[in-house]
Amino acid sequence: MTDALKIAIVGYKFMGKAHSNAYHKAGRFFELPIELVLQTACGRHRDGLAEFANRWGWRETATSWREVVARDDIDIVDISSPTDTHREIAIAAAEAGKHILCEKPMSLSAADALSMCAAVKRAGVTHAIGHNYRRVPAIRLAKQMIEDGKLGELYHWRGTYLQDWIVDPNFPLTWHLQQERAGYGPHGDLNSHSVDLARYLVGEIKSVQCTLTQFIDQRPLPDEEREAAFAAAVGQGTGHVTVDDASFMVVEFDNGALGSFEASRFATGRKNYNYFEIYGSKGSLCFNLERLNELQFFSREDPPTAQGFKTILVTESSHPYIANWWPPGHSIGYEHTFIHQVVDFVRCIQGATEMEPNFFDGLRTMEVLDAAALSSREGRRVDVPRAEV
Ligand code: SOE
Repeated sequence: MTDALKIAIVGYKFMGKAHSNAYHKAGRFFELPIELVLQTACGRHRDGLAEFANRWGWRETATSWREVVARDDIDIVDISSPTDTHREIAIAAAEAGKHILCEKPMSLSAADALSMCAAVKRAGVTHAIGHNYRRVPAIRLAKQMIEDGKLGELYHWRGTYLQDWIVDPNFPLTWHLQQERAGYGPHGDLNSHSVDLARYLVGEIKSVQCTLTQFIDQRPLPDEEREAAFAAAVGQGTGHVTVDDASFMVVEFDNGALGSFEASRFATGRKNYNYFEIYGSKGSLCFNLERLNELQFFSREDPPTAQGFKTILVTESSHPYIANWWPPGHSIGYEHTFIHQVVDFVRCIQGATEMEPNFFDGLRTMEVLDAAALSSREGRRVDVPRAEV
């Protein structure tokens, strides 16, 4: 066994930064059995890439991910590029025997996700999907409480994931708003997180009814140079938005629970409002990412006179991941979720145990999203298929 894992990252924007920070911090705050080497940063635009690599301590840069993924000295391929690139990179990386951490949403469609699953299964590599919110300590605690029976039988999932960053009609037509590059709008970007959490905490989703909608169908073309080629292809001035702007779903879970999901980029004033409630026969839980150190808990087992939602401050060393951070009450933040993700991913690689959420989880999520989109197009409830890998 080697004493270092060399990483190649594809993509260097928001997630490139979150992941790079996590690779640096993981072995400092947690006991990792192996050193992580930030070896190669890949991207299409030399200047931005060089600046990113310098700032975040990547040893070298490359503009061809294909060459990098095929190299013998790379152990981990981190896919932090736009969604339309995930399938090709993941399959090539799996075929080259690399462990893979792929950002969400996993792919443009469940069909693509299935081919990615087949590739990692054949290769026997460790694979992960970047649903980092599973690694918020308060959400891990929620999982433990549900498994310990504190909520009893589960009746409801009520999830909302609301943002407002494209409310301005002059916000440009970036790749996130193009179906061929992003797959979906908030239905994929945000609901993929919520569906992953609902599967994690409540269980598998068996049927879905959904309405996807669009509020603004034309937007100014982006003027950044990096988007120039794309702009030239679609014409001058403005272009069509080809993804949803909001998605509302109602689902039935295998265990009989009923769930609702709201995802929107038009919830004016909401920045990253990832909020959910779970109601059960014995108790309930509420979580809000904007207050991520807290978990709200109501228990019917409390004496009637003392019943009410209470706030658990999830900063005790007995809480998941917290023992490696600060003393009680010293909060953690968004970036810590990515650090926890790296720690668990590397431990899975070393221990050859299965990472969660992995590509098979990503496939299940994509199946729910695709079934929901079909439901919206056809105006009917749709059963969610479960492909065998
Ligand atoms: C933008 O909508 C975004 O950055 C998502 O892509 C992330 O997954 C989410 O965590 C925050 O919002």
